[in-house]
Amino acid sequence: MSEFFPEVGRIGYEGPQSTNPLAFRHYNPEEVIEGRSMQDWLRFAVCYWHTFRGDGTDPFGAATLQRPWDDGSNSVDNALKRVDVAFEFMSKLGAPFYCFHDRDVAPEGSSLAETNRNLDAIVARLKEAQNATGIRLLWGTANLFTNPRFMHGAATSPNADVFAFAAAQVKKAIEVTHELGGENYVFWGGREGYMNLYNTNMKRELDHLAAFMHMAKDYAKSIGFDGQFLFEPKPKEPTKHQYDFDAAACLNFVRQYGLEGIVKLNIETNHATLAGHSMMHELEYASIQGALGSIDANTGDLLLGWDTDQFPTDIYLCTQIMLVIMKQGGLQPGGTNFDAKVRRESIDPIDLFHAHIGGMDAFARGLRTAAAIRKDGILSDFVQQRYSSYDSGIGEKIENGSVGFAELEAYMLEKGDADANSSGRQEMLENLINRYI
Ligand code: XLS
Ligand code: NI
Ligand code: NI
Repeated sequence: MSEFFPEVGRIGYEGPQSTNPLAFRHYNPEEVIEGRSMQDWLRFAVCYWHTFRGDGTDPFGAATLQRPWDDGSNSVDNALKRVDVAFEFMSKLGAPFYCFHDRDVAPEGSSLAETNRNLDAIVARLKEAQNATGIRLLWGTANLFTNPRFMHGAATSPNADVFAFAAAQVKKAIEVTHELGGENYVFWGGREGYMNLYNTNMKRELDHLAAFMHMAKDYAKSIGFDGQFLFEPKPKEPTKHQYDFDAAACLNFVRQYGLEGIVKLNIETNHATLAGHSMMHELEYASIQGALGSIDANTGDLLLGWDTDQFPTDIYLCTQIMLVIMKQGGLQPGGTNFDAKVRRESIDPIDLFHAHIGGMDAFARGLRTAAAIRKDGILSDFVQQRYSSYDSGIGEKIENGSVGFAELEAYMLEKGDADANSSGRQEMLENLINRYI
């Protein structure tokens, strides 16, 4: 079999002193941290759309990333060849998982039936490649936003036929995800939102989205797919108002429409910052409600206002992410999907390796640093101590619900004033994090 990346061998761990740009300096898959291998903590996935379909197009410029293996056509043959490219890349990188949209892997035909046949042909090849390499599917999803039929949304389209088409497409996408042993299934809202309220019935759109999710749940159950469903929050782009704005909006929807325990969240850094949150905030908010399922690992550019989907290299960011993930005991069956693309000026196939190696090493450092901070214990002890007034006395009564306003008034009238506050010590704690980075 011919190689598509002949200049690259299997990427190995060489340790922090290595200067080899095609080696890991921090990601050592088998190394055990807090009783679990780095590979199992991180569960890295390569995303098919950016890595194997990204062509460098931007709103002002044409494709810059002409891949030597790509014949430029949208044919099934070209798509089959791309599977070989993808699995050679992922094997050499040592990524245990991948993720895809239905339309990333296989071309649309002239009818839904033809499109489904195309997808089946590619899925058969994906399955062979998975079996040959041991690489697994972290999650599948459906692209309900590129085709012009989805201009007004998919499940929230005012056109019932578009809702039906989206249902048929998601049915098939869940089937192929199941066929490939996918461990999760993602719903990113795509165009589920609106541009203008003058032409929008928000109530009906949200009700339709909920009906769609219940149908998806029922169908998955009927075919025995027990992968985790995940919503991926994003506040804007492509629509001005996305219904899945952030973790809070998604979880409100989940509760309002009876989807508790059915849908968790896939949190993406760039989406968090577009919503005006830090990634750590979004993760913590989801995690404390038992809803942090998986992450899309990338980063935005804070000087730009859109979803730049860059590879994460910031060790502070990765440390914060891993602090939350380790606190909840990991992400299984979720993982760390690199929803990130090389810049359109990074035109060589080898840049795909540099990008992923950098992201994996940054997360490995985040994992090590978070583990060291946890071992030290100062941070968790500090937080514990900061709330200790709730561990006994009046605080304990507040937490266990045995007092109300009247008792609290009597308590304070008797006492006269609250006990003095203590310092938040933010600067000391920031210094502590820096000590470990
Ligand atoms: C787009 C989203 C998308 C999802 C999968 O902004 O991040 O790529 O991850 O549909
Ligand atoms: Ni994104
Ligand atoms: Ni994403």
